This record gives sequence, C-alpha cells and structure tokens, in this order.
Amino acid sequence: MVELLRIEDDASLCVAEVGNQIPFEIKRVYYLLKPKPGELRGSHAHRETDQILFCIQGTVKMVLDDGKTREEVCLPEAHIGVRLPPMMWHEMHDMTKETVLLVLASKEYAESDYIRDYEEFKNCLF
Ligand code: T46
Repeated sequence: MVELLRIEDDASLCVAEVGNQIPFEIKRVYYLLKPKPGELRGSHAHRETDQILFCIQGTVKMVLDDGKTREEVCLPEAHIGVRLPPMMWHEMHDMTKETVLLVLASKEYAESDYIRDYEEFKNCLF
C-alpha cells in the first residue's frame, strides 16, 4: 500500500510527489470513472509497467495475484493507494457508478505490455 501526504483543513488535500510517496517517474496518469455497476475490470498483468492505483471516490475491491498468493484488498480511503508492480495480476470489482479510480503509471500505454490470459501469465512467471 502507498500512503499519500494528506493535509486536512477545510478540505482534504492529498499529495503524491515523485521521490517521496511515488517510487518511480510518472509517465502516464489516467482515471476510470462511471464504471458499469457489477462490471469486472482489469483481469490482466503488465509486463514492465509499475502502477499505483487510488480509489478517489466510491468503492472498489481489488484482487491481487502474484502467481503464488491471491488476495483481495479494499481501498476505503482516497489517500491510500495500492501498488501494482510488473507481473501482478489484478482485477477490480464491486464498483459503483460513483467510483473513480486514479492511476499513476511508470510507462506510456502499450498493448504489448499487457498479459490478458491467466495461463500465459502463470507461464511467464516460471
Ligand atoms: C488498471 C485499471 C484501473 C489506452 O489506449 N491507453 C491507456 O492508457 C489505457 C489504460 C487503456 N487504453 C485502452 C486499451 C483498451 O483498448 O483502453 C481500453 C481499456 O483499457 P484496459 O483494458 O487497460 O482497461 P481496464 O480498466 O481493464 O484496466 C486499466 C489498467 O490497464 C489497469 O492496470 O489498474 O485500468
């Protein structure tokens, strides 16, 4: 998990700085909003891209699978993110239409960076 600096005054201000909370150079930022309720997203791993994902509104449950251990995590607070290093299979579910996921990524988008087949993912690990 990655904890941002949170400044509480009349609002909540959350800060992500490269070299402090973020351990890689950020090459891409994207966000996912208005998912279809009940939709499953993710279901892939990235070969080289390192990412940190924040649920900045609404709810999400994430499945994280490194090929040895599979665990489910919730992200109940906007300043607590989950790191998705390379070769971490991840799935997002139980989102509502209010859910907003913000992702900081270490690389530009490339479809060749994705492994979308679970068997292929397992084979790549060994
Ligand atoms: C993750 C969640 C939250 C692009 O063209 N550029 C991009 O930067 C991205 C992220 C996607 N796309 C295209 C590729 C696909 O044709 O948008 C389509 C859906 O992308 P993807 O399958 O990556 O969508 P999600 O929501 O299943 O997953 C993405 C991230 O890959 C994933 O790591 O954490 O968003």
